[in-house]
Amino acid sequence: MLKLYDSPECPFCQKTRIVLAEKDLSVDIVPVDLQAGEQKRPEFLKLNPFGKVPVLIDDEMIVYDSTIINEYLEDEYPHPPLLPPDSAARARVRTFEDYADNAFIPVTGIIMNELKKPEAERDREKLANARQQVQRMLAVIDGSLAGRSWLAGAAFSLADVAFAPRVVILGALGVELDPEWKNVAGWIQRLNQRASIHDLAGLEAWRR
Ligand SMILES: N[C@@H](CCC(=O)N[C@@H](CS)C(=O)NCC(=O)O)C(=O)O
Repeated sequence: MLKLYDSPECPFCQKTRIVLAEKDLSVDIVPVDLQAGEQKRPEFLKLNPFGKVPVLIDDEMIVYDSTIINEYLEDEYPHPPLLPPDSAARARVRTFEDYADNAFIPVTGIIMNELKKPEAERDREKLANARQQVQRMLAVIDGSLAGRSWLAGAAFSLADVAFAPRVVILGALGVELDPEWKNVAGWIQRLNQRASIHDLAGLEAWRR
């Protein structure tokens, strides 16, 4: 039985839950209260010395970091595949996942943190800058999607998974889509049609 140490709103936990759902794997979810600091308790640090969720337990195996967990799930449970067969396309997937983890998710996180504050306390300049940065990234993604249904090509992959948790709530984040980004608009629609993303827990407050 798989066990996932999880926090519902964490986009990295959401990445892993999308993969578990895509592969139709049952998982025992163990909620970790980040506000209460449960991730820094000695018993949790034995699982992940960095004190972060998600952590996956597969029998005796402990895996942490969403990217490594998702690759582990792909290796261990290869069907349906979420990585393309050839190395060039796999490198493309990993590059996009890295872009999502280190650029897209952090900037959308800035917007979410500001929006959680009462309106009068929000840093308007920070919010506007972050929204602009997201728009610049979306323009790049729109170009990358030209002639493709998904970031890696014809098949949904770990690259799409990495962006999904934040891309499907852009409306609630106040990020406007340029009407010229037809590829991005179609991609978001296709993402939302997948049950793994449509039913993803932790996004309720941001769904429109
Ligand atoms: N690179 C890690 C990042 C995980 C991460 O940042 N998790 C956050 C929640 S979204 C966390 O556990 N933060 C708690 C802390 O840093 O104390 C991954 O992909 O799994």
